Amino acid sequence: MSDNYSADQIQILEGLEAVRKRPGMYIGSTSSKGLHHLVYEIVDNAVDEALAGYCDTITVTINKGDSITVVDNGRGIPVDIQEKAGRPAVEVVFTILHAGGKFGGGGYKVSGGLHGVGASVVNALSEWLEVVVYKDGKKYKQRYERGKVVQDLEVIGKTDKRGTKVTFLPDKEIFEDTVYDFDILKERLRETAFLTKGLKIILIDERQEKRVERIFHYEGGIKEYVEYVNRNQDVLYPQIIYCEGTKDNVYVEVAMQHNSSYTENTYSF
Ligand code: 1YM
Repeated sequence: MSDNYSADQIQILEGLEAVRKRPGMYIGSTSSKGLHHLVYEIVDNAVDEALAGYCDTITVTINKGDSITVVDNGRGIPVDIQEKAGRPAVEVVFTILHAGGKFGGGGYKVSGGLHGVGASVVNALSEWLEVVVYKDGKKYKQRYERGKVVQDLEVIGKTDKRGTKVTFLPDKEIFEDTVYDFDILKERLRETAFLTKGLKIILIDERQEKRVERIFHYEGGIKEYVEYVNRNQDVLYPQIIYCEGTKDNVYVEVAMQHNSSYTENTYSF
């Protein structure tokens, strides 16, 4: 199947009321874990764009007031009218619950996410969410509140950039606590960067006087991950053992290195 977008390939299933009624079914829980999961869902869509070869930088910002902004420099979510819904594709992505992804679930070698499926879940569980698409010289914007469109998609200016920016505020009616933990996001985003070689992920915390910024960028992928895991260990040899291969259409990549400790750690993704 072609890796180009065709609006008709989006599968339409149901509305977002289901998500607000049973958030746990979609994000696991409404505790801190679920709160952080919202960020991963949006980041995973940007990572998919990187895996497709169109994006090399993702920036995640924790804003004052604990809203989150995720920006990528990919193609920008499509803004053309999706035939079945008669609405812009970007609106469909954020307002309609999807199953199986843009291409009915197939077509990806590796993915951390559900191919755009999570965007509407994040929208449903946010007090408000704004998406800005930079595409074909134009800057488009749409705003939603608790999953509902409150502003139609509009052109708000010109741009020479490409990409997608999503900002959302998790809903206090849904989550027990809406304060983000920098270290939880840091660990997860570092891991995501290791698993997507060449992708640069920047994490910024704007909540205090002194802005904090961390950059994760690993050209060595999981090989570098093993180096990182063994950074404080007494390693038995310098070279990382590495292999990759595909069988029955399943791609597997393995990296390992022994150290002098007794415990074995195996991480799989
Ligand atoms: C900050 C979050 O969502 N980026 C993003 C999402 C998409 C695309 C690009 C995209 C995909 C395709 C074609 C394609 C998505 N598009 C869709 C859908 N970043 C973020 N960047 N053009 C652009 O898959 O063919 C869902 S996600 F369904 F509209 F194609």
